[in-house]
Amino acid sequence: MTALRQATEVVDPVPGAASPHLPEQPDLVQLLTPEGERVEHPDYSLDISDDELRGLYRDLALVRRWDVEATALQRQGELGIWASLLGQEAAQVGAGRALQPDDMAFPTYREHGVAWTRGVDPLQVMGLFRGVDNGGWDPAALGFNLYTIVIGAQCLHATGYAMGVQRDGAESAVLAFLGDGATSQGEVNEAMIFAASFSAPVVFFCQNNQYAISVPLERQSRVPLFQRAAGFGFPGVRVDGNDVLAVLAVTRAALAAAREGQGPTFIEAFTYRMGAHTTSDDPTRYRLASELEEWKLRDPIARLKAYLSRSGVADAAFFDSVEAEADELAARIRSGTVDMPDPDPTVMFDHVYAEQTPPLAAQRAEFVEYHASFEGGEH
Ligand SMILES: Cc1ncc(C[n+]2csc(CCOP(=O)(O)OP(=O)(O)O)c2C)c(N)n1
Ligand SMILES: [Mg+2]
Repeated sequence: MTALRQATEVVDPVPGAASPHLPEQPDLVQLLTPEGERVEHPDYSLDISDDELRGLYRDLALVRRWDVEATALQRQGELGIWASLLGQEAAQVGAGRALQPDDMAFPTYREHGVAWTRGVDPLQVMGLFRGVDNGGWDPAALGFNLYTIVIGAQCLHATGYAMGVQRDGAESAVLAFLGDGATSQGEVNEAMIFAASFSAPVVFFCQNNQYAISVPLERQSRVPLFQRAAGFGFPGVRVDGNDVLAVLAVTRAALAAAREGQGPTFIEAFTYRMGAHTTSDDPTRYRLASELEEWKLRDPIARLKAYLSRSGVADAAFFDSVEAEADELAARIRSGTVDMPDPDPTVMFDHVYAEQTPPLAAQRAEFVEYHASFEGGEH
């Protein structure tokens, strides 16, 4: 009975592991404090020019603007759904900018910031969420796989791809994105075992945004997520996911190690999902407003802005120009989305298999007939 109780009782999380209130986190890699103060870390230095620093700010500001516009478009009925990255911009831009052109990234459904850094046109992502295509970009050309909704599946794809890279003798690395909830998924654990056993050049980049829809982190793990890596036999590191400089430094180092044949690393980017899980979710049902207020003080964009202003790397004219560029981007995203032509609905039958099968052909015929039954309907 006692043993059973112990096994089923939900224990308090390890300090610093699960609480978004960030008590003591001695293991957290940080190069920029929430107040925008530059600090050094014994294991991670960052060689970065002023131009690059301004570039990171521009990335953060533009992807946030895209995200806000997309959420508004969904509310106006122009998108079927949207998975917001609000609050996770630094984790995504830092990780994305750590990649080299020949590297390959495997996203979930939330990595718009990484898509941006790989050169995916935001409208291609919008088309997916509008339901007019299945993902319109070329994964091989951009080094950015299509979005994956099946939780954790992309970790297997990434590990398999990395094993291929290894066999080709190529000097590139693979970055697999996953969420905190995904760490409970079988595929993720299988992928990490394969990656460790074959020393595959893959880095697992976990955005711990504290929630898997409504399930908080303390229901996923009793140890800090980055510590799990030890059980698989490779390094795990926890980085402040709202600090773009630290994320860039840590991810660069992990990818370099992978390219040099040192095998995988697990990165836990400690962050917070400031919006809803998706536009279909209502977070006020399961979390307190005070929690969000606390995280707003650690806003990833505000802290970089504070640093750039204080250090003189950027001035008001720079911030104004980024603001103007964000306005233009938002307008382009809006008009480009509402103007997207509806596809012929029968197209969905064309890409199920390489060749049409008799059952599929029958379903297609039935679908065409059904559509024709509507007044004036062609399909
Ligand atoms: C295999 C599978 N199971 C369940 C779902 C439904 N689902 C969609 S998102 C999600 C939570 C994922 O949480 P996390 O991994 O923390 O990523 P986040 O959404 O927070 O970025 C679940 C359970 C799914 N898409 N795939
Ligand atoms: Mg999550």
